[in-house]
Amino acid sequence: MLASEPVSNMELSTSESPKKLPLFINGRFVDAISGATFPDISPVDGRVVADVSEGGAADVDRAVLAAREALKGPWGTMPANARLDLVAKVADRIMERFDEFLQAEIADTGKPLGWACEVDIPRGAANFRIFANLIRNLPTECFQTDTADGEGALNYALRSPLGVVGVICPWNLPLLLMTWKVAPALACGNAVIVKPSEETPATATLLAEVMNEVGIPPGVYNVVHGFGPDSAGEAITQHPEISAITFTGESRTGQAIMRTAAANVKHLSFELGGKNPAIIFADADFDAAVKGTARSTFSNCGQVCLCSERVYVERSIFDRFVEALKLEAESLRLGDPTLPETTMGPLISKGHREKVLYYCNLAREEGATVITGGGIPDLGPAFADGAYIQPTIWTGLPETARCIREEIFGPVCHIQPFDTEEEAIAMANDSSYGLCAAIWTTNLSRAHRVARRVEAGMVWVNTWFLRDLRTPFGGTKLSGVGREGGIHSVEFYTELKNVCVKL
Ligand code: NAD
Ligand code: 6OD
Repeated sequence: MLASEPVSNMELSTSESPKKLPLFINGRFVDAISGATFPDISPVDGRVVADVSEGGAADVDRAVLAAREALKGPWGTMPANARLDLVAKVADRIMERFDEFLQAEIADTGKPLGWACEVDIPRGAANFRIFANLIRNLPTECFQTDTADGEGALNYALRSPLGVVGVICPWNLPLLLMTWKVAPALACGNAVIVKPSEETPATATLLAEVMNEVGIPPGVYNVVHGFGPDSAGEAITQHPEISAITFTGESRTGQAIMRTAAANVKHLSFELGGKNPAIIFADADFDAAVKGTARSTFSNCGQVCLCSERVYVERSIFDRFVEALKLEAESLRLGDPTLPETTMGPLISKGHREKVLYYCNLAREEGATVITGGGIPDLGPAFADGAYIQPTIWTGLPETARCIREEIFGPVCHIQPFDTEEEAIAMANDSSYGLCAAIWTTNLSRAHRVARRVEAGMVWVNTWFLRDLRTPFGGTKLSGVGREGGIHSVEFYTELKNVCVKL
């Protein structure tokens, strides 16, 4: 289908009545075969913002069929440059519809306007732009090989798409993380079946409109809303004609997906949980370290997989640092995410708040001193049905405490003193996770030394979440399998075939 052909339109009104969020299969907005729907609830005030079509295995079948047709037809046969022009146009169109993406993301997540404007929506566009450029300029691997007859041989490696890729996403950075997978998958010539989080279905559906507008052929981008087990998510992981699963979410879910996907030996890319350390040395720029750690702990209400939940501070500055971070936490402005002055929104749901509050109680039982927070803020009747929580800081826990070892995924951190570099590294590495670390120091040698020894896929020095989309992104241990970003994404979304030509 071309961009000019009619598509059935979904409702994306901003009125008080809930929107309808259908599935998107073969370029059309359709209801789930079962007719089932589920509510999409705002974590700001508990309002139902959308009725979402609940897809299942039969809908995944339809989507896979459409994807395979697209790969046989218009998408699979399209010249690479034409394909990449379309991918780049997706970026432009997201920027043109910036405000709609912004509203949809804020309605689903309650994240503050400032963060969504700076991070989520521009990154949604940037993901398409960078992968269109990268693949347009990708060199072909080539070797000249000596042979006994002296004529030699030429080897070159052809890249082809994997086919149909299942994209299973979390709720914390919905557009950013979904497009971080969809963009390279499409740029490499694959077709995708996206399963957004049940908590945040809106921007994946809005992106479907964009796909039609720019002329991405039907069947290339499909969205099947639903849940995980016994629902759309599991159906994607089970489907024999889906070649690969790219998943971001909890480590435990990754384990379940790995088990299911084993039956068809699918390619897997996993970005999973974290329990990330921040290490602050006494020689650090104190104010920058405090501000940076406040950012790495409380951004997006602590719901970024890269957030620091374990903060290690050199003993000579420990008390001063705790006091300064407390002031930062207490200066956060909780409330209406659409107001520019709001710096912290709610957690994603009341269910998730129950989990974070469970850890707040557990921390007390485990012997924590609560420096600030630990409960539900009183923001008045407008937000009484929301999922707000106070930014929280603890000290005094033993390193064996569950609150130190388990991912909480809220605006919480524990601050622990250390005496030596060696001790800080040992504590940072004493974790079953290994996603990222932040190091704050002005000693250049120490920065490199510690960065090398910390067991993590990514280390930031004197900053946090500063991204260059060409760099490898991912974690070690329970934090993931493989790397995304730049050529690493291309490696995942393509199959390599070596051709050896005897000269
Ligand atoms: P989650 O694992 O609960 O859900 C993620 C997605 O998986 C959802 O779409 C869900 O419906 C689906 N799902 C659940 N069970 C499934 C199953 N058995 N089969 C197939 N699909 C299934 O994660 P979440 O709560 O949405 O997100 C928070 C988690 O994600 C945190 O642990 C966080 O650290 C992690 N995360 C990691 C990164 C990273 O880059 N490493 C980024 C963002 C979030
Ligand atoms: O910036 C990125 O590319 C990325 N994948 C961020 C993940 C954040 C986790 O919540």
